[in-house]
Amino acid sequence: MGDKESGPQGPRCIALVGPFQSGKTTLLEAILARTGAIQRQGTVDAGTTVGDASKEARHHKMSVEVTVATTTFMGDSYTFLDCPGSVEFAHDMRATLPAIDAAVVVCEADDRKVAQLQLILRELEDLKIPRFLFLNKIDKTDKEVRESLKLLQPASRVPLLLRQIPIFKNEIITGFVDLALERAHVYREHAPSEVIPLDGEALDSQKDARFTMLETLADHDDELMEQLLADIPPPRDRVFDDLAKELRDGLVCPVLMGVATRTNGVLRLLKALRHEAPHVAATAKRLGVKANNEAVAVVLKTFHTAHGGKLSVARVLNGQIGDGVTLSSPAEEAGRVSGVSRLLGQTTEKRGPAAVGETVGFGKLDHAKTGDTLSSGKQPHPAVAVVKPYPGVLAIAISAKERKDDVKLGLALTKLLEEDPSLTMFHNPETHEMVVWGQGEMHLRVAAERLAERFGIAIERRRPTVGYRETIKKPIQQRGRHKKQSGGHGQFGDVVLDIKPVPRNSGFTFEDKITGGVVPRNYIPSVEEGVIDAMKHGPLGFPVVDIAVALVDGSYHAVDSSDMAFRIAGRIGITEALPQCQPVLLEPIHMVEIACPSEASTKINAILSGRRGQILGFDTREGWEGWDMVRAMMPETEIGDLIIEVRSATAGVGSFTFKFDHMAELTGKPAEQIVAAKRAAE
Ligand SMILES: Nc1nc2c(ncn2[C@@H]2O[C@H](COP(=O)(O)OP(=O)(O)OP(=O)(O)O)[C@@H](O)[C@H]2O)c(=O)[nH]1
Ligand SMILES: [Mg+2]
Repeated sequence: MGDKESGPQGPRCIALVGPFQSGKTTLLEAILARTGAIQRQGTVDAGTTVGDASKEARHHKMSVEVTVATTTFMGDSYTFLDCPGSVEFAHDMRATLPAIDAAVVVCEADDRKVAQLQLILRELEDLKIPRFLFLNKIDKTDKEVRESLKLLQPASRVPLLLRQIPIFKNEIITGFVDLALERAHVYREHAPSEVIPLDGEALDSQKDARFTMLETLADHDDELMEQLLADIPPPRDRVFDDLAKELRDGLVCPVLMGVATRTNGVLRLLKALRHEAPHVAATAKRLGVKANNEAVAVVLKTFHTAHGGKLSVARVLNGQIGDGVTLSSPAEEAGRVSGVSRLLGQTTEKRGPAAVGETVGFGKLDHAKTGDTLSSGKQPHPAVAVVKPYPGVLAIAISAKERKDDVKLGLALTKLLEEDPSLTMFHNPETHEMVVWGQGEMHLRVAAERLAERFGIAIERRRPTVGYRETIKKPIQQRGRHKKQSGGHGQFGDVVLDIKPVPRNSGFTFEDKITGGVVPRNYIPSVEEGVIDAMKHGPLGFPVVDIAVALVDGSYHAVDSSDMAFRIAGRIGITEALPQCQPVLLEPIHMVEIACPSEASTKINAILSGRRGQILGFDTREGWEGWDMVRAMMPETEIGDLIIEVRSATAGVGSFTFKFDHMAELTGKPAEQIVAAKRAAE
């Protein structure tokens, strides 16, 4: 595929992904230093990296959004997307994936991170994105490389193909042998490694490991298999061609290694990307981009910068896009490009039009959203990929500390949600709460910090109010009488109500059973209004549901009766009746589906039972070997922070969805506590 050693190869877009804290940001820093985009390699611990430059990232010493950085290597432009590893920020990673040429999956030989590695690899496998594993932190590992591979292999559906083996000196890793090139290198700190003679023990282990590599390649290349069986050394070019082809076809996942903090293994990784990663043409083909005259780009991230306004980071998959070009998504016109920039983390630099394959920031595309397929033609190009955010699992109710910031808060939230579609917001009309749903504690905390830092709004956070209701267990007949004589016009309304409980989820009915006009027809709607009014706040303090009310009798006064008087009479009737009807609290119950690795199922069951969950059963998760789906009915209040326990029981990979199912009675101490808390709050 035109992979000549020399000459430009065209712009690439590569995502750095991998489990939490595996060294992605450090690797990006090493790549930028090695390729001369930055003068000196910063560190995550000192808060000096290009990747984690935002206040929130520095504060938490972890990536909280994708960082985009373009550099040049051997005459070609490379844009690296340093993705957060935390599952709570996974949407930022997921949104970048469709348009990349290849992913570098940075990982460690750490059994606690294998489950998360598997999730990420699955995502790449499903999208058919070629991927390298970069085994990082090999300065720290006490494992043999073969042992490390054995540990990681279950995370990948295709064979992990070891491309390098380490060289040890006094139990310290000093370099590596490249199995394809059959060359030994010693590492030098922050400098390219040096080639050394390959002999002695290193040569022996090289032979073994190389043979294993070739055997794996030969599974998809009969001729190579024959050569191996006949003990004929295969030509080097053939090996390289196979490596590139099998990577691109997703048949193997090559494994390179290094120490990001010391820039070790970085050059080898860059060269592998240069020779083996697909080009934009292949990526466009994978996505079904129609190559005609129009320009096509995919938005992989949206930023609202403090000074520069909205910036849509997009990869150009066809044509070229410069200033003044009008772009549209299938849904609407996105806007006219105003400013094309090259990105290096938070630094942006204005530049000319972006060519096919480049990943740049476009200014002022007011209606472009992350994930949009934008095009310049008359007919918008169909969406090449759709990345749906996971539904939220944890919520907070937020409000501005000061009333004057209310409007500002609304605007800031809109921007925040545009930057991060895995946050959602809704307004609870009953409680007037602004509820923000996110992917976990840290996700929501960072959102709050951004509101404070970037938008200068002090906010208050609370647990969202649970939608308790109440109902009654006993019927009653009750008179409601309103009579007031205050000089001049008096007020008179008098009703008799039959009130009875109805089956759960039947709601509320009002029936007019007046005979003989004892309550004139025109006042009856007012009686109903009064009843509804009173039901908003039952004797326990919550809205009343599942009751039937019938107006059976009453009386009126020719002069003093009015709509208002009957409304008050209706209200009095209910307010006096309900406390005598054995009121009972109702709590919302949701149907929860938890996805978890099978070995965690027992723990999950225990968590659910501990939270008053009623387990309905569990099945194997369809299409997910080694995973289960546990289903349970759970009270809403117990779902509040369920995700925290689920993650801790599943090495971070468990997740759930939930849906309101029904209201259920809650009695005893828990109910008393809720009622007391409500009284105290009023
Ligand atoms: N010993 C050693 N430590 C490393 C290496 N690479 C990274 N680290 C350390 O590992 C920690 C995490 O590094 P990051 O680069 O922030 O990892 P990350 O994958 O970007 O983390 P998230 O984005 O939060 O998932 C930091 O303390 C780094 O200094 C390495 O090769 N060797
Ligand atoms: Mg990071």
